[in-house]
Amino acid sequence: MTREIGSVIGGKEVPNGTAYDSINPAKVSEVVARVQLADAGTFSSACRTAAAAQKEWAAVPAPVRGRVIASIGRLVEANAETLARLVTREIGKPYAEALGEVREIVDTCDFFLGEGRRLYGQTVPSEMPDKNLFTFRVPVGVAAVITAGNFPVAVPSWYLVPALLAGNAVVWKPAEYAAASAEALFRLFTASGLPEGVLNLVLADGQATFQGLESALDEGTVHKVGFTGSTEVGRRIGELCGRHLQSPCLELGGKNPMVVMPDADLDLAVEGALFAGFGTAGQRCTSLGTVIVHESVHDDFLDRYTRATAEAVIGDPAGEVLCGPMLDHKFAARYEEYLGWIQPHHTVVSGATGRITSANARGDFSGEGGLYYHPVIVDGVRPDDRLFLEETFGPIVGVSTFTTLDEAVDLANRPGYGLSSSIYTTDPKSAFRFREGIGAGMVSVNNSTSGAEAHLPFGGNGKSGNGSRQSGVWVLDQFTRWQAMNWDYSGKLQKAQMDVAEV
Ligand code: UN1
Repeated sequence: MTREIGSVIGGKEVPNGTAYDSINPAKVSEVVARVQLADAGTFSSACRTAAAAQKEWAAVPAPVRGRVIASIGRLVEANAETLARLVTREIGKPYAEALGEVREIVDTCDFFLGEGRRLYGQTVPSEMPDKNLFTFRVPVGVAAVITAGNFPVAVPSWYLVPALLAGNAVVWKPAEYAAASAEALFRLFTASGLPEGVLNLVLADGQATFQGLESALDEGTVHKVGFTGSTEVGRRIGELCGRHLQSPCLELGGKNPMVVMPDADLDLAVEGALFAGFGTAGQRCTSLGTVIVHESVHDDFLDRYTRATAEAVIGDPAGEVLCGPMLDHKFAARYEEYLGWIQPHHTVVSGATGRITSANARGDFSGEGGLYYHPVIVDGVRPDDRLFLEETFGPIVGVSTFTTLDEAVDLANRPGYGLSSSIYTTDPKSAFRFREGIGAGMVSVNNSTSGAEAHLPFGGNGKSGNGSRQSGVWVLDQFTRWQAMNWDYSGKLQKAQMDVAEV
């Protein structure tokens, strides 16, 4: 069934726009949704609508806003399978992962519903008598949330849930190729009792979004931008926000390393490398980029990893598979370019590269007509290679070797991203030294680079982001500002720094 969808602003559907088809990447001839993409003016008008609705929403007591979040969580849970099936159909994410993604929304709601009763401020001692100091968290105003389509529902919820809980209004612009999943989530959010205009959905392409966002920033109707996507677009968002003296909440790319120490449980490391490298067809921002393996276990690790990869099931994401198709044509085309980074000094140990067809598939292949690619393991990757330094967003993993832990840490930091990282070792000293040296925002020990839990601070440094964090209690710092209050009941003007009480 093909859905017809468009933007929804202030509770009203905006039917007109430029037609765009969101397709099923497992069967590209199938249109999942006919989407009306809005223009820049529609984006900025959504921001005005949000700004008009925000004050009333902020006046709703935070515990009551928390109850709305609770109701969103219940609605998502009740519709989990339908939503997960739609995610699978629209972006080709294996169903078990899609269901896990929906679970992540429920986890986020579970976490923040109670935050409505906390949202703590502080009382702070004054340097003068008869005077009290306080801090309050206040909402920023309107958040423009622009999200990628590889996590079309969970990652948006990391922004939407805390932003709404904290009393902000939101304009959400999801990725076009995941518009149907986004719209379905949007409907569940708005069915929970959110007043009209507090959450708005704008379906638009990148250019219209940039123009609309720029006007909204000029008009003063956007006060925080949350963005998940590429480093390149993140830089542009950062520049735009910087010109308006704003600092966005950015979650960008990654080139996530996995270090395998000589004392590692190699089977466990292989399992982690398989899931992080080829789960979601390598299209998580936390996907594995390079395995940095100790030279003494290189051959053994690689042999096991290659065998496990050969046995991995690739195909229809509705079934039990490790690896489904690429998200969309655009991602498949870009990934083909990245495959061109394989050099003569590299060894492709996993066999074929490129698109899977019946002619080159292993065993029975039921994925004809889908954007399926061979999982690729490239050995002999050197620290100056593009394959070592840049994100590839697809099912390709590089392998390099090291001799000392210090060298492994240097190699792991070298690409200049800093999202996720992992080390496999049985020695706590190595694990903690790695944690101290790594520049990434997230470190796993004996676990894969992907699969962070939703109540820890998620986010990156360097080319992976500006240090902002997208989840857990820490994200509230993105969607609230601290307000300081002092109350002097001495009945006279006590001057700070000048009338300090003496002992
Ligand atoms: C992303 O790819 O943008 O840690 C987010 C993970 C998931 C989130 C990934 N929980 O892999």
